[in-house]
Amino acid sequence: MNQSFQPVRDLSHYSSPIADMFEQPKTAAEWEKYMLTEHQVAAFREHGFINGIQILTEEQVGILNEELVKLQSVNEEDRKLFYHYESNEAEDPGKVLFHAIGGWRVTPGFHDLIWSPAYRMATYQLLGHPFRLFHDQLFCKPALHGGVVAWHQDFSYWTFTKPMHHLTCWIGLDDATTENGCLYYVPHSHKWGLLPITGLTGDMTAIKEVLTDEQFAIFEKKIPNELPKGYASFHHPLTIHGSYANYSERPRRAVVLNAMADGTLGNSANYERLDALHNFPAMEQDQVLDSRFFPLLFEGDRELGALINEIPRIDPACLYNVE
Ligand SMILES: O=C(O)CCC(=O)C(=O)O
Ligand SMILES: [Fe+2]
Repeated sequence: MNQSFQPVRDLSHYSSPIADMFEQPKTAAEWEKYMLTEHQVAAFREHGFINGIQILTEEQVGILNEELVKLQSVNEEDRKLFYHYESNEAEDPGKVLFHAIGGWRVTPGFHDLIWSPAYRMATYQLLGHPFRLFHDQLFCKPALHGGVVAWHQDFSYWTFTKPMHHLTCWIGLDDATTENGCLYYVPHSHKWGLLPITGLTGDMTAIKEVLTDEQFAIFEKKIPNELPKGYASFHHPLTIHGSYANYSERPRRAVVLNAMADGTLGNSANYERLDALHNFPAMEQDQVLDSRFFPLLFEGDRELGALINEIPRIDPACLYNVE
């Protein structure tokens, strides 16, 4: 970054990258190397997730982990920029789970991460539509006593927006394995419809209350999402996922990017958990979420030109709640 560059405190004022952490494609042809294959797109449609996609180099992971140290000990002022911030959200008193939403507003690396070309290309293909940032999240488990993230569907927490046309990208900031509490997915669960909230950081299996016996049996076929650091998985907003405790000697840190189709509306009029939203940006009922807090990340036709007709992508009508 230019030495004289003095960013304003709230980085949401910058609706494009502020540094050069990611080299951006300049032509349609340069986007091609980030393109998911037909096979990957089909696997997402079928299973509700895909993984093994590199988003960050080791060096970039290093930059983000340095910034993460700062984010985990922010001052009062910066803390106000987060939509949600819990140094320890674990319900088990012997465990720790750092969970924060909004880090992209606070440090340049997390800000620029949302413009990672590998992230943007894959998200465009899996949403099948131009999209905006909904928000980012940090889920960090320390070594030895890292807490769980209970089985859940992301969209059960997001019904204050509509329609359901969202996508989650989970990016490891450590090598994630079953030993240090990697994420798990339940394949095909994105076809089970929307389930109610059953808690995020307490009883791992609370979701059992709202599943049929047959569905619960399918949990036995859950898949560990083991990934080297810098690599990502993508999941549908209804795919059930969760992660167990970390008893290992390594931390398990991750950054999550949540995208929504451009044109997504606010839907909080009848939302029952308004308290949880008090620090979120304004989202008026039936109004397009297009303020600076929801930057437009990829338009597709503008960047891809004629390539747009060749890239494999999801038909939104078959996986999301859109006409
Ligand atoms: O990192 C975790 O264990 C939970 C992540 C999660 O819930 C998500 O990516 O939606
Ligand atoms: Fe989640």
